[in-house]
Amino acid sequence: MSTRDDILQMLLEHRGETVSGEWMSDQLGISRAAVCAHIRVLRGEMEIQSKTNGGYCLRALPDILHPAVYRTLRGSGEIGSRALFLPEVDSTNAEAKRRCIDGRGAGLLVAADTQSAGRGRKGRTWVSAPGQGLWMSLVVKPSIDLSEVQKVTLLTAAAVCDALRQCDAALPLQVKWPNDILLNGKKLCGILCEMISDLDGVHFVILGIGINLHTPPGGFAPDIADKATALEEYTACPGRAELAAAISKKVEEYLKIWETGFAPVARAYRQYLMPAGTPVRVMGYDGTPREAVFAGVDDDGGLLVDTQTGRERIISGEIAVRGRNGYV
Ligand code: BTX
Repeated sequence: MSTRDDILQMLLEHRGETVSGEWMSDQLGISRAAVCAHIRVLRGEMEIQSKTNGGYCLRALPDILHPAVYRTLRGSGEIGSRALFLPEVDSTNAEAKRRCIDGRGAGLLVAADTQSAGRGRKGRTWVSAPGQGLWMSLVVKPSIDLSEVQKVTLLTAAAVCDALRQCDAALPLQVKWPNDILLNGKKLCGILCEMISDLDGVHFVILGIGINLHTPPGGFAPDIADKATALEEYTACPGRAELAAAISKKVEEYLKIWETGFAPVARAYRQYLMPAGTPVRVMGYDGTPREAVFAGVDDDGGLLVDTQTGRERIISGEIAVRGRNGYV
């Protein structure tokens, strides 16, 4: 970390409070003038107030993918320990995959201001307007069998919901099994987990996360306007670096927990699920819809639904729930 990062860290650790310039210069063994010079540079990127007693106060974090803010808030840990912030990329998942080719991808975070070919499941498009959301991918290397890969999506959803709740504990989030996070029945976040595997097993899993933070100027594109929502419509948005750091930490925490069993992760995921008894439409992988009633998610991440022929356990596929404007 550079001296400027150290100053930023002190301000971040005392966010909203006044930090004395003299104290910082003592801590870092540099002159007051040097502290002032670093603060001047930091002010180009974020709002730091000067106080009459010679102190500084960082009030709000910048809503940019700021590497030093990310590094400082992420702290130590493996997941997201290497971060790549790009102004534009085709897809952060695609970029993360490209960077796994030499076998050294574990722990990498790729985030971008915009994606020109953001992707959803089954070749669908994920709209990723510049600066309007957090478009990120984390590379993890869990010691799991191929049959368990679908659980990673659930783990990611629980981690993202927890991180969003840290920003606003009252946020009415709901997870739509397996991979969507809804706010008031509209899609706030999509998750696309992809893996790099071969006959020897799973080498990497890439957790692709797209969160709409702001409504694009002029609104969402017509094809998603009735089903998409943005965090700012409900609460004050965190900075993107702050949110990315919180998600990385949560993913790491849940991966650790999973080492001794998936049930606690499933429990964390379940707290965000829709109530049992909610009518849903189940789409098999061939896309054929069937009406069913949501009954829960078991400790292994399997979806339980009641259909005309009895209870079924589904491990892959999708469901749709009725939102404010039809099925989402
Ligand atoms: P999904 O297949 O469940 O959802 C895709 C569908 O969601 C689209 O067909 C469209 O109807 C709708 N949609 C598209 N863009 C948005 C949006 N911004 N907000 C709400 N609804 C939208 C969900 O797939 C998985 C998405 C993962 C996106 C992340 S972003 C970072 C990473 N990189 C990448 O290319 N994908 C992931």
